[in-house]
Amino acid sequence: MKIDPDDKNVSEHVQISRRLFLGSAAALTGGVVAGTGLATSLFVPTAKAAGKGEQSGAVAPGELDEYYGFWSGGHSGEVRILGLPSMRELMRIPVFNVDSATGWGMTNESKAILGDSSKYLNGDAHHPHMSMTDGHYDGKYVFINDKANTRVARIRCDVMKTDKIIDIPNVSAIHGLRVQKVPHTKYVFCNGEYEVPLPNDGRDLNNPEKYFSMFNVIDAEKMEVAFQVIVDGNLDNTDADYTGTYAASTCYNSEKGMTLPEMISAERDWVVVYNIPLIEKAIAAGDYTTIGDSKVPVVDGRHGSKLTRYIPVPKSPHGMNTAPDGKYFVANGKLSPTVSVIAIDKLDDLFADRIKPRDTIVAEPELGLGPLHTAFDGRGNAYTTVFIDSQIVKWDVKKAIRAYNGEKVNYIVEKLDVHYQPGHNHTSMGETRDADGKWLVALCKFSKDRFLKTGPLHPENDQLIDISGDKMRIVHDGPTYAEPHDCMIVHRSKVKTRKLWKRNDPIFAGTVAMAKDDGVNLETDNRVIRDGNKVRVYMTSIAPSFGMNDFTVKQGDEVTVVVTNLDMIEDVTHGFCVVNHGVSMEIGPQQTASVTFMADRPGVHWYYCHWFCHALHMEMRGRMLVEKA
Ligand code: RUQ
Ligand code: CUA
Repeated sequence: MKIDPDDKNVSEHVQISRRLFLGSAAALTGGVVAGTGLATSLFVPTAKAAGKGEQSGAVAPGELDEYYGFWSGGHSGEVRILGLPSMRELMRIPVFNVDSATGWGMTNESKAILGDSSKYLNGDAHHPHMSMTDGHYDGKYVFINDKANTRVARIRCDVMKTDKIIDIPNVSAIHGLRVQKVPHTKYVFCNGEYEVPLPNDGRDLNNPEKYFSMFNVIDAEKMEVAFQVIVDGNLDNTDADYTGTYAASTCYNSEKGMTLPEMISAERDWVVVYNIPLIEKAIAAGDYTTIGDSKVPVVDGRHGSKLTRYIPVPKSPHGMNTAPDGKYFVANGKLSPTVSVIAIDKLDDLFADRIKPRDTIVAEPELGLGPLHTAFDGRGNAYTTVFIDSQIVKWDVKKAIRAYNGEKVNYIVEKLDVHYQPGHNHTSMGETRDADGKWLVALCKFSKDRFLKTGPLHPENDQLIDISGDKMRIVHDGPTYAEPHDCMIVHRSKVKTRKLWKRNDPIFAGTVAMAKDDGVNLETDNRVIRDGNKVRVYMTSIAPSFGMNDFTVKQGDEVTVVVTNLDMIEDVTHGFCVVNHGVSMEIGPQQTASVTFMADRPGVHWYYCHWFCHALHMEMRGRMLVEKA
């Protein structure tokens, strides 16, 4: 999906005044307010840095943020967009959840995207990551995993909606997810965390030595699993390099334990490194199998394979992070106070068996208790969350390497208390070549005493930290609902969004095709089509009215209502909700959306617009008349 920046329907962080539209609409004409001629635009300056190391986190009312933050919503199943540095929540993108406002999980369009998995009402989203070209964010897609139901979703950044969701076969619980950075995001890499029999069809239930985890490689454009790699042990987090050759995953259960004491018994687990071009070659040569009903090529990447290498690291490692200079993979020790720094330029030698796995380790700095994730500022510093100590540890990567070589040098730059128990952290642009060293977000799992009490369940605390100066400085406490695992921070110049939907958008192409089959022109027609006991109701909407004041169906009909929003004004979204029928949906300007439900009770049932769109929004309603069977 290419977005044309010259298209006048693409936002350039210019404010088009909805207030003006509403003001003029208050003339209560009830008709179309012509075009965007009413809208004026003004550039709003970004929040200014107050000086080196003293960036202001404040963004005054009416000012725009400098960065987009994409936050995972954890077991809420969604993705959230925050503005940084204000930390204001700008939008929520329903992904693996069901959403009352937008109708995600209820509309026919969202159900088509959810596919078979629309039967699941929950999700557990962890790792949102934007597609890249040559190691720079390209503003096209955000990908995210669902640990709960073993799925991966793609969000289209031009409309900020989920456009693809796929089930990953043969594995259990997708956890770590990152994108290929170079030459571009051809692939999305993700880990199957839990070990299961292959195929998992009832065989080998109590035979853990026959359980496996797999590394999954998804074609980002097609959103199909391109191939899978069987590994020893399990898989946790992953990241990719800046050459397009290697990806690496942490494994915390090399023991293949089925109980906690078994899982943490070994002093070392490992990092698995995948050689992507070698795997592609093996598949092209037919050197793969398939599992069960799945047609996905599966290669064997267990110990002894030419396609992978296992680098032992201490102990039950968790996060995997690539330094923005492209030189290192950093595996975060979790049960070891250390992180292991792997030199990516030694991996060719490792795959050629010229060196031993541990020879790729160039530093193993001791940082504190419970290192989980590491972020980078592009100035040679790394920032590691230490969960148990509740700190961000800033350390100098070069000095850590010198210390590993025996020099007496202090690589710790600063330890900052955060509140409390941080999991992920993320720097502005820090997972790309453009790491700018301005902001760090620490995603703290516990907030304890930082906010007003909300009963036994507390919010988490996402803290914004100014890292532009010599000292780290917390500038904001951000309470968040369950459970942002991870986020990423993208400069606003990388993101271009549409103001209006395109009438030929693929998200509702299926509905447009259905209308065509019914001989209905969605932009002009308001018609009811009966097809046995299936009834399709096509209506338009222009603030403040639906194209139909009422329609009549029979008790027992399956009713599909298709609404096309003809408004041409940015920010004028309508809703469609039928009282006492459990359905509602969003219809953005120039969008078509549809929902199907049973007319199971005779009587008068009002439908109404639930998105405040006009001074006469309350009057934007109509009747569904259901005749007795
Ligand atoms: S994980 S707190 Cu799901 Cu990314 Cu590390
Ligand atoms: Cu349309 Cu409210």
